[in-house]
Amino acid sequence: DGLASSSRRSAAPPTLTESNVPKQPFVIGVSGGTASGKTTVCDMIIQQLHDHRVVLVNQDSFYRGLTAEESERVHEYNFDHPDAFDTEQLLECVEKLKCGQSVHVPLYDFKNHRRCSESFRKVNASDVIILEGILVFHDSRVRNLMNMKIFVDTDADVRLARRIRRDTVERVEAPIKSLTTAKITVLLVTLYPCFSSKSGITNPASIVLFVQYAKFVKPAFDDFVLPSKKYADVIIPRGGENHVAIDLIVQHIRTKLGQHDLCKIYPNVYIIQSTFQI
Ligand code: UZR
Ligand code: MG
Repeated sequence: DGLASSSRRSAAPPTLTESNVPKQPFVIGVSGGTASGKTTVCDMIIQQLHDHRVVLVNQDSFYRGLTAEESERVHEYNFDHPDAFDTEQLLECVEKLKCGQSVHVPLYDFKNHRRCSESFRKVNASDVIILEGILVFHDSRVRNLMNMKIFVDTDADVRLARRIRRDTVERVEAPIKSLTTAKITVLLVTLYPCFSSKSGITNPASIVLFVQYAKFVKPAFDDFVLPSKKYADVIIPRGGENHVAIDLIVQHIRTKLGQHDLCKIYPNVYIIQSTFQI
């Protein structure tokens, strides 16, 4: 086969190597209901990919700031609806990152429900970009930028219990910290079939939390988050506790990081090049 291969060699196009091919980052979407363990899953993936440059972009950063009127009636504001996010800006950011450009991600102030107008977080181009949030699979344009879509699937009762703990014990001010596990259990029982003013819940912050959950968080999960599960490539039951699933995902990412740059950008050239390497 000497003649054939030497004539093939003389027609060889300039060789594309890892170093002269523009790299395209591997984009991973991580979705799932509130308090499903998305952040934990992302942290575990990032930890295991410590030898690669990985950046995490949270959909939360793209919450629109509330207007003065909306702020006054914040308890009527639906933070779980797709319209609560500036999806155009999110799309622009991920598109830029995918092209290898650095971006400025806005900073959102959860306490005041406002954009920190002056400050941004600079995110540099990387090997892997993880986009995390309850509704990252909602918009098809954002979805189409993803090379891999992961849905963290945790039971609703576990998520609610965690959300209560997070909003009361971890995230909120001192007075609400008095909520004990026993009280949380009572609150959980009273939530179903639905919240009632006769439930005996006296802490105003708890009432806000439960009304918000029943009025916005759960309906939006049913209407928008759960239907987007069908777009996932991988569904992780039990979230961050599922070490086997995380290991498998990381293995897949590692495999793809070794291949996808050439395949994605110059599919034909990649095939020719592998012929010449025989
Ligand atoms: P995760 N959220 C707030 O509580 N305050 C805000 O200013 C903006 C968002 C909540 C939002 C949603 N719902 O359920 C949750 N409310 O953040 C999503 N009410 O974040 O996926 O980490 O649970
Ligand atoms: Mg989160």
